[in-house]
This record gives sequence, structure tokens and C-alpha cells, in this order.
Amino acid sequence: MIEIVQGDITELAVDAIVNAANEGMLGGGGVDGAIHRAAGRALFEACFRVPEVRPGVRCPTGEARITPGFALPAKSVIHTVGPVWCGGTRGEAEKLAACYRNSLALAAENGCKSIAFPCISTGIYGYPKEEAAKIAVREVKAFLAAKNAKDAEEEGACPHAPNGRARTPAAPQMEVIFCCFSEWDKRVYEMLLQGVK
Ligand code: AR6
Repeated sequence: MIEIVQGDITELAVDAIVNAANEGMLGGGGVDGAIHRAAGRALFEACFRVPEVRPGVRCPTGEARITPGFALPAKSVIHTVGPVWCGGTRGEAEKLAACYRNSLALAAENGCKSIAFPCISTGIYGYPKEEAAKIAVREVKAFLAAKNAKDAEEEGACPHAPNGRARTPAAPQMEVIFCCFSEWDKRVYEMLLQGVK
């Protein structure tokens, strides 16, 4: 299930909110700053404990890491690092797609049933908003379709089910929320999800 909301992601009581972080993971401006302020010092300390993969880099661009949400209403924070927009010539689209894929996979691995995304890379990192939204919608739709197919297959494979049919109710779907800060972002997502763009 996909939803669009307009507002402050730090106020959402979901299993996981996604942070548009930087590779160092120690906070910054934009949504990253808002999440760190709302979660409190414990989030900074948890981020600090995430091992560096090379000096100063805890989460390379396109990857994702998870921490608790501490003082946030969200249970967890999934930190991902979007690409800096360089005109589209440095693999930004693939890196942005990887942010969505890796965040969703990490959420599923951690049993999250609801996850909210900000518009990754479209603030300080300068990614064109509509192009970024197209990638976000494409990746979320593909992830949910694959997950639903896998869940249905696992239920159908229940050895005690008559005629190969599952007796257990369908696994609850993951709820994915696009949390848009501006009215304009919200409209872009609404149009994309209606298939207008
Ligand atoms: N809730 C939801 N969305 C928000 C909020 C909020 N409270 N605040 C901002 N946004 P940005 P980036 C939107 O700049 O482009 C940081 O310094 C905002 O309107 O936060 O990925 C990091 O440490 C925009 O649509 O992230 C990195 O260095 C979206 O969040 C760098 O910025 C993303 O804007 C990451 O830049």
C-alpha cells in the first residue's frame, strides 16, 4: 500500500522513517537535522557507533543503515545517503534507486510493516524533484510487487494447506508513505501515482 502525506516526517508514528543522511551519518541540515533534533542525543551516539567502512564513511552513497528511533514516535530510523546531483552524468539515477531499494530491503529484514520516505536528494543535494519522484515511485512499486508475490508464494507453499492453498490469512502488506514537505512535492507524487506523468 502506498500513501502520500504532506508534513514533518519526525512526527510520523511508523515502524521506520528514512533519513536523507550524509556518508558520515553524524547529522546535518534539512531532514537529517530535523530527525536528529527530534530523536535526541542518543541517535547521534547510535550513529557514531555504526562502523566506518573507510575513514569518515559509515554509509556509502546508495546504501542504508538502521538505528532505533529513540525520542521519535517512529520505532527506527533507516539512514540512507542519496547522490549529489551532478547533472545526471555520474550515475545519480542508479544511486538514488539503490537508496530506495536498500532502505526497503532493510525495513523488511527488520520486520517493519510501515515506512516513510522523505524526498531523498531533492533538497541540499539538488536532485530535480520530478525525476527523483519518478525513481522513488518506480522502486517502491517494484519492491511491493515482488514482496507481495513472494509472500503469496510462501503462503501457498504451506505443507498443511489442502490442495496447496494456504489456510493462514495473507501476510499484512507493507505500508509505504511518501512524506512530502511541500505542497508541490505532494502534487508531483499524486500525479505520478495517478499515472498522469
Ligand atoms: N520532514 C519531511 N521532509 C523534510 C523535512 C522534514 N522535517 N525537512 C526537509 N525535508 P534534504 P538531501 C525535505 O536537504 O537533498 C543534510 O545536510 C526537503 O524539503 O534534507 O538528500 C544531510 O546531512 C527535501 O524535499 O536532503 C546531507 O548532507 C527532502 O527533505 C544532505 O543534507 C530532502 O532534502 C542531504 O541532502
